[in-house]
Amino acid sequence: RILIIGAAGQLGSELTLALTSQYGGENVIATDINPKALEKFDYCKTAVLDIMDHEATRQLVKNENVKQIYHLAAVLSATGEKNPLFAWGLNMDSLLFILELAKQEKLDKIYWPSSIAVFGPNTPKVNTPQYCVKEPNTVYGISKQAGERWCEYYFQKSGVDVRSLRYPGLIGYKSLPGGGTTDYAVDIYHKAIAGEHFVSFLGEDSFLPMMYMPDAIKATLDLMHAPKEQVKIRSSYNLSAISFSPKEIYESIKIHHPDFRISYEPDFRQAIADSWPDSIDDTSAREDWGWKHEYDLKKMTEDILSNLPAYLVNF
Ligand code: VAH
Repeated sequence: RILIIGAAGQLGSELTLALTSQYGGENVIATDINPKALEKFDYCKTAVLDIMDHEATRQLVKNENVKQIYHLAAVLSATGEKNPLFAWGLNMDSLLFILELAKQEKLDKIYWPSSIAVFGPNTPKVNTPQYCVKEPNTVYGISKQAGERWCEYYFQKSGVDVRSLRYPGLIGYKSLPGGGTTDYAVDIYHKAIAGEHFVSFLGEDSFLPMMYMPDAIKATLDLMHAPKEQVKIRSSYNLSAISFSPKEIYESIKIHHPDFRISYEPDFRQAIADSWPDSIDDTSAREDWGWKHEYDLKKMTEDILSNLPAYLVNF
């Protein structure tokens, strides 16, 4: 069976759907700390799980014959800055526990998301390479950088088949904006459809690497299905699709909503965005396991604007 930890989050909500259609609802267990958030998963098994409860997690893995874990629970960048020690504790303790559990229970595969947040202010900003200086200055970024080091360590020392991707900002319409610095790009679509004025918490020319959720799901499943010997990087793969600024995503929406208005009021999240790259070089992912993205900004905006209204009505 496949266990998804943090299934009700932005990535988990869509990855659970994809894994269920791939493996069947009987073989997927969606877990989250929030019981109410699990109600939408009426197509697979579910269980309330606090990843900080190691014994409960171990029991679930044993009782449900879990062989793969997608560990998605984490505190994101903006929220993490408001509660640094809690964010570090949850992000790091949970990963270390899962890696050790995978070693002890001889699990088949582990998936753990990293992020462009591992890069810092003195990382090359354009076409950021797979290997480069990484001095993240957010708790979230520090936890992702340390986590990558532990993933590679458990692979090299204990043969744990853990795989990871450095996601750019992920944009999807099936979950509400969360505590991410890139989540302005989720919220903007909701405001456009509601006919409201959008206030961007990042400046108009803040370019950031981004990706539409279907591409992120495809990359995750492509990586997890790749033969072991093709997964040459066991820290975490750079992954790239599109880069855009708040002005550019606004312009792509305005084509469909001519009356849509934006204004810019940068807040503390501007400094986080400024510490991250403008664009990413993901040659290694493309060469090692055939990654290529499908959605550009125009296609993403068309897809979200045509699906979000109905989605909001039904959920
Ligand atoms: C965040 N969405 O903003 C996440 C992501 C690259 C950004 O890690 O914290």
